[in-house]
Amino acid sequence: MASGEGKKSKANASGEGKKSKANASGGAKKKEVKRETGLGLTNSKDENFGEWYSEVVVNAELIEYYDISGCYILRPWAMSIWEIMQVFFDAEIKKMNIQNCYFPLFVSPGVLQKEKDHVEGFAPEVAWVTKSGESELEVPIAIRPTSETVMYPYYSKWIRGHRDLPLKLNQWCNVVRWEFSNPTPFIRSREFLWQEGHTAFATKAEADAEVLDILELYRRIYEEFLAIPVVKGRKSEHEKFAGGLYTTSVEAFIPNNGRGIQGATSHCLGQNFAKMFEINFENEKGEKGMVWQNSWAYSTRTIGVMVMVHGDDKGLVLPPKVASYQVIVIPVPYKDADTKGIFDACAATVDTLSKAGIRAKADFRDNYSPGWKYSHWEMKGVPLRIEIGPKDLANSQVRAVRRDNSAKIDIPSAKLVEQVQEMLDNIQQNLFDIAKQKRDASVETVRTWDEFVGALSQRKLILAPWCDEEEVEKDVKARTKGEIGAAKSLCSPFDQPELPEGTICFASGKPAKKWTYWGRSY
Ligand code: 87F
Repeated sequence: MASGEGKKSKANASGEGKKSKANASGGAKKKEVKRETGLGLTNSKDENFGEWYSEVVVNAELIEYYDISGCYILRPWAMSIWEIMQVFFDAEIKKMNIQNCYFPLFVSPGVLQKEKDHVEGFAPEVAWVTKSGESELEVPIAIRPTSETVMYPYYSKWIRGHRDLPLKLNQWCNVVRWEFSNPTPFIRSREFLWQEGHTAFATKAEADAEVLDILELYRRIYEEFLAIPVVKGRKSEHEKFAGGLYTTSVEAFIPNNGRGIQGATSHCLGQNFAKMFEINFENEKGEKGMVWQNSWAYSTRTIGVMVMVHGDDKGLVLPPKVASYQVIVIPVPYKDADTKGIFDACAATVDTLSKAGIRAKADFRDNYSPGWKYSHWEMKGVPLRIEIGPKDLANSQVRAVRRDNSAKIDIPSAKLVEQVQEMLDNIQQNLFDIAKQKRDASVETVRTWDEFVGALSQRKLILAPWCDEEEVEKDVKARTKGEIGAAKSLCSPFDQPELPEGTICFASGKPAKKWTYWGRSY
């Protein structure tokens, strides 16, 4: 590798590339790498997962490291994935009569600290603005880490009677949490993009139902779009959002390092915030009541989970449903071939696919060889490559090559749309199936502490019968503390296996109340 670039991709295991170290020059060193030689990954997914990940996100042009640790530039290739999920989710919540809004980025200190349970524990992560120019602000201003305290004073103002309910708002925005443990692009960054939904109802039943409706949308984002299997379930008392009543989540799993990862959360807040912020209403009978609230979010973390689950040693692997280019068309002209004919066939192929609603693009750049382009688009994870050379032109066909399994087939031009669509559907399904096989193969059901410790050391996703006591969970954490992090409960799946009478808790020996997933997690 030529200067500059090579260093950057040798990121350390914490996921923090060299480039991210503060760099007085602004971190925007010019790339000098020779494109022809700088394409491959130097780390393999199986041997060096953390470094592989840091390298993929940069080489696939999802991320550029920035000169502030924990902050990353989301390049168009990442943003387009985010936007595709956003289009889906935004339409779905609108069907549920949830409306978009936008509240300010800044939070006044009084309001931020109003809800003690809520901010307690999170306080060190709140970033503050203390100056404007050279002068100290009279009152420092916090930057939103989440918007409960920003929004709920206005819920109190806007909600008067039962006719003002339900109030269902969502905002697409950025939030800042000044994390101190090893930042990782998409997965743990100090600023990230998300949607946060905040709803208020007259009854608990309505709130309960919405919690699950939203959780189902999160499952669909992971399973139908990102081709990642998730478990839907409920968080333990210890792991739930402390300000709320109960927390549900979708949990994904990264087989390569055996870590669970919370994919998205949907909380029922109960009436805690209503009490604090005096969000009251008068019902039909003229009686006073407090609203029931929910909040829910998914973030750009989704993209990181996708990279980790599907990527390989050639780079990113994009599920077709989130790929901004589902098909990349590459002309393969030989010296004496009919170059114009080949280029026209490529343009016609893109045109036909685009008209059929398939996201296709031709790479006509004349300063790169076809071989270089193959590697480039493989690195960027485009699901299907179409090559058109002299032989294809003569036979009125195109050659299609799958990113997920390298399978090649010749498609007669007359059947282009039909067969490309079929291949894309197939790739989407295959990615999900393989991810599910790997996830399922990592699940281990245990019944005793010894089995638990054994499974943990083998990086398993552990399903164990549990007494559901907070003290016991704290004890599990304490007893598994080590260099690579303690085990914690991930969720109790809604889909519970049978729990025969007399089953005991793996950690306390007391009667078990439920099956719960455990593991190390992000
Ligand atoms: C960091 C600093 C201050 C998480 C924080 O999950 C406050 C917080 O409240 C904080 N980190 N949280 C919990 C966020 C809860 C909730 N907010 C709305 C969600 C979904 C969207």
